[in-house]
Amino acid sequence: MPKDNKTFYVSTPIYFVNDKPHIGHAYTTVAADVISRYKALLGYEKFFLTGTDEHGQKIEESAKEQNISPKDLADKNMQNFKQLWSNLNIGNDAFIRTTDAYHKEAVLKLYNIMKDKGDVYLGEYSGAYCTPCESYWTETQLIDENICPDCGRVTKELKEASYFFKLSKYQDQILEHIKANPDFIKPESRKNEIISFVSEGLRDLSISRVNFSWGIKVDEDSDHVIYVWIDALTNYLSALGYFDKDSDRKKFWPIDYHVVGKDIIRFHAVYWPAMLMSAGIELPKSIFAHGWWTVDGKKMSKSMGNAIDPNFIITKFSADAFRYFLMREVPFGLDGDFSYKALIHRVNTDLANDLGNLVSRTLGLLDKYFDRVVPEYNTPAKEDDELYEYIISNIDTIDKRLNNLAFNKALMSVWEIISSLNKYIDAMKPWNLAKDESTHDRLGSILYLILDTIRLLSYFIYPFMPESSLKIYKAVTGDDSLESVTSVDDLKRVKLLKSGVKLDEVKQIFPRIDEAEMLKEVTPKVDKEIKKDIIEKINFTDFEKVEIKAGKILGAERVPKSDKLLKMSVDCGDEPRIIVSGIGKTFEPTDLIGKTVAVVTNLLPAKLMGVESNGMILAATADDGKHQLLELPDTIKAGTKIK
Ligand code: ME8
Repeated sequence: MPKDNKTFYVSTPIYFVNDKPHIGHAYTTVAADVISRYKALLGYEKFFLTGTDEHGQKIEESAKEQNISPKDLADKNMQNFKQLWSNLNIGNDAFIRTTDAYHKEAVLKLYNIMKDKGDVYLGEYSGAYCTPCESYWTETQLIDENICPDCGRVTKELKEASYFFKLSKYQDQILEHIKANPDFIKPESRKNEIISFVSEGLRDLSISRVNFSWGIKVDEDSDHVIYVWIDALTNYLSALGYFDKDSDRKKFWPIDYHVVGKDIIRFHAVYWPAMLMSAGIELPKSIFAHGWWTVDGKKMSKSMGNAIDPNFIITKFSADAFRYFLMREVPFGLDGDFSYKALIHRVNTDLANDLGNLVSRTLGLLDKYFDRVVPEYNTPAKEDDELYEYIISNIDTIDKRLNNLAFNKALMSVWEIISSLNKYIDAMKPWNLAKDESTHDRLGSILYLILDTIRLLSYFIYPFMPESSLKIYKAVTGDDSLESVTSVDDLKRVKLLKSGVKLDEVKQIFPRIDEAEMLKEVTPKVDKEIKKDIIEKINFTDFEKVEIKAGKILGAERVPKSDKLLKMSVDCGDEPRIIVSGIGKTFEPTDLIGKTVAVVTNLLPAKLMGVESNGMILAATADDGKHQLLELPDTIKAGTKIK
């Protein structure tokens, strides 16, 4: 049944409760909030869903480490998400938890529908399993035979009974659907990635686990827990009461947008559609995978200790400033980098200088020349018509950009209007008109036009910065809430501002931030967090890239004109190689000959004082600056790998 085109449904992923919310989680949720607020503004009945993913082995293990039950862990940690969404002014309509009874029922219902369709069978899984990712991997997917392609950890061989979903059966249908529905996967780069993943061939999906118990048990076989992703993906239906006869939320399906990070596109664009196809349920209209945030150029992670708490950012700046930054800084779909410097820059330039200044200079003029009473628009001029036309012609572009989740482009268009208004004020020179009583009406019309346009802009600012938008709207109209509209065309209606209204005095809406002061306040926090673990964690694959071997020093001499450098000939199992090392203040060349030491053998050659070095001898430096070699006993032959 085609859904009522005045409903709108958007979701975020449901977040795992074993992690604290960070900028990445905030990003997805703000993006979903922006589009949902925009649709609500246009009179859509909207349903915005977020929540927490609370089952699975990872949660079971985290709980065990903390000596509490998995449910207690979930109860505790899901509050962090709820609290952040409240601090960020997120207007979600429901918050689903996968431990909710109605969700569990829906998962079993969907599972049984797929089973009754003949798409679920009991088999045996044998192969590589990554416990942290709770995923099985095929030989071709593994890196270096046993490394998980997602997290880089070593997988283990498992052989166990498992229920399988006939994913392979849906391969062609999925490809056809992607090709026939250009908006199904966005952006284009992700679509191509999924097309090639599916085209390479889909294998049936293992959808139950027997090696832990924290999850939804398969009805007729309680040794099996339903795979956490089958459980989690179903949330998008269970929150609607999709399988309940009487639920009136069913009207929201099919969903308009699943907003997800690029890390989980495969689950949403392949597994989920196949499950829905099996159950005969209409597919989502669009899945949008956004990019990845780093912090100061580094991957965010618990082990790095650099996952900045978004609540801290909100207290130092404001929810609106943070929301604006996230949406403006990076094109939705591409990767981005968070830094306090960039955030401060956005606040000072876009918010304080451009928007804030436009509002405050206009209200300042109104205060000075009209005692804060909104004037009449009674002396039209060609420049005004041109400006209005320009603004109106941009509204469809902004609308289209918002509907395509091109948030930063939508904001760029809004800011172009702001800048045209600032230019209009400069060109009209209201302060000159004020000098002459005969141009008083014209001055009033100019101020009216600016106030009226700011009123209009409040609508487009609202989805991004709801609190500030309402402040601005009130500042220029005197009203507490945006007058309701039902279409984009309504937003093109201008000169709606009521004349004669006495406006309140308004404090600066976006105060400038003193960059140096703010950086002082926030940087110690970043430093402290990063210092916990300054070295970036690497996975096993990264480590394996470094070849370390036992090397026997055959000869050594000083590098001319250097008191530090020694040139050595070292046998690392192949041809003796020349290695230059800065240990000459600790050792005489003769001390070294005959020693077997640890050598990094696959470094690119480097020239030191004109001598090419082909490797690095490992040594530790004591507090007094003396070097200690990592010596090996004679029983270790030159060329032996060190692992
Ligand atoms: O994957 N940059 O949950 P999760 C941008 N429970 N976004 C980021 C990010 C980053 N550095 N890090 C995380 C799960 N995200 C599953 C989802 S849905 C049926 C089940 C965001 O807690 C991004 O939206 O690991 C990503 O997809 C999501 O957090 C993953 O959250």
